[in-house]
Amino acid sequence: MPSVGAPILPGATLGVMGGGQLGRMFVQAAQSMGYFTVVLDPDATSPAGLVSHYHLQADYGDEQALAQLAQRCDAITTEFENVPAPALRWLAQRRRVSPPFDAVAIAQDRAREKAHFVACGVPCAPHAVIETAAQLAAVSDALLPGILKTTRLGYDGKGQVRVRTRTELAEAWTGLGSVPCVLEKMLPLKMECSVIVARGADGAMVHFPVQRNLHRDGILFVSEVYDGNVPPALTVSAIEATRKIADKLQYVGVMCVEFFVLQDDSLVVNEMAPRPHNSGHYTMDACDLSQFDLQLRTLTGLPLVAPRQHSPAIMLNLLGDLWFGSGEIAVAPPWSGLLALPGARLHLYGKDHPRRGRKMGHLCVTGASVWRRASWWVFRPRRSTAWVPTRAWTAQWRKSLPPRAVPASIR
Ligand code: AIR
Repeated sequence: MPSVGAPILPGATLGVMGGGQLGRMFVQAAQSMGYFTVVLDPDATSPAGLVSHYHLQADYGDEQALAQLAQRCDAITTEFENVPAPALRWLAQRRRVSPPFDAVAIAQDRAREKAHFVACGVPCAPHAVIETAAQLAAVSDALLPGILKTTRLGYDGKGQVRVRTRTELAEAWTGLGSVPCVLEKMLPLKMECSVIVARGADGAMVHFPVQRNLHRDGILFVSEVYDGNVPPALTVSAIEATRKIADKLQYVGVMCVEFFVLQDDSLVVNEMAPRPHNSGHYTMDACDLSQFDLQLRTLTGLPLVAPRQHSPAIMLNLLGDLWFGSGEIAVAPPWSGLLALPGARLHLYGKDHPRRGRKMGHLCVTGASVWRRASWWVFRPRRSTAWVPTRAWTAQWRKSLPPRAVPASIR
């Protein structure tokens, strides 16, 4: 095992646990620096497996595959917090692994994650852990209406149910299989934002600008990053809180922390992701170093340089819904409409099964003059789509659009 201080240089082989789009973009960043890559993922056509030098097609807990990964790689990272923490621990006994498995284990469990936020002195939403019928019965009415979330294995709105009454809460808990859950009080949100930091093994930390995010049905839809997207005082508090959260974990790697901004302008932490994040995809096109470049640097021990945003950006997620404009047969959207827009960059993840709500790609728009046209192309209501924007959503979206004249200065 290399010592923490010795950088792992280009030409070495890096492994990724998980083969989704986040792994794919990491693999592409690593390959562009001259590293070789191995992806471990059970899916024969996983987005990262398809572009990696090697693909070990196996379950994340498969001992033989883990042994092969350790044998082939000089260092290993992960792209999906649902990868079992014990597998990461096993790998960490043999190779350099980041993020650390204990940080991943905390992020995998909403109850432990909330306890970590509290320990860091960062406010989070009032909540209660529900593991037993007795805890369900003891829940305070003050937490309703709320959102019931499974403590484990949830992402992109999966494993979450909104509940207004005690009856709905009981039904939702049964519907989720009576597994351990956290009930969070629904809060009056003004906006959502997130912060991405990269922390090295020596404790040095750099961060990206604060992203302002808009969700649709629990899935990130738009991230906007330009001067003035979030009030400056909140920007400072969000970055400070994220640094505390990463420091207390002795974290190594890229981490994203998501926040709610309440109507009274207070900041409340929502959740953390021990990996690059969807809200940071704009960094590939709008910054001199992307979140995947920094994942690579923290993993290999290469110098951590503060990233600089050179263009204001809007990132729009391209969900599987776009493939189902008219009926149930998936048809690729007419990309030429988007590709004709100057300053719009299309990223597709090579997923062969579009599904409604599935992240198929994203669009990064750095040309301010085409923001509205690009947003409308992605967002416009299509006949026979399952999701039709409500008036309130449309109003929120319009309000969230940046002004046509974008301030020249970028943080
Ligand atoms: N991911 C990880 N946590 C949240 C998200 N969205 C990414 C990872 C994972 C992929 O989404 O890259 O591998 C899974 O996507 P899907 O569409 O197969 O569910």
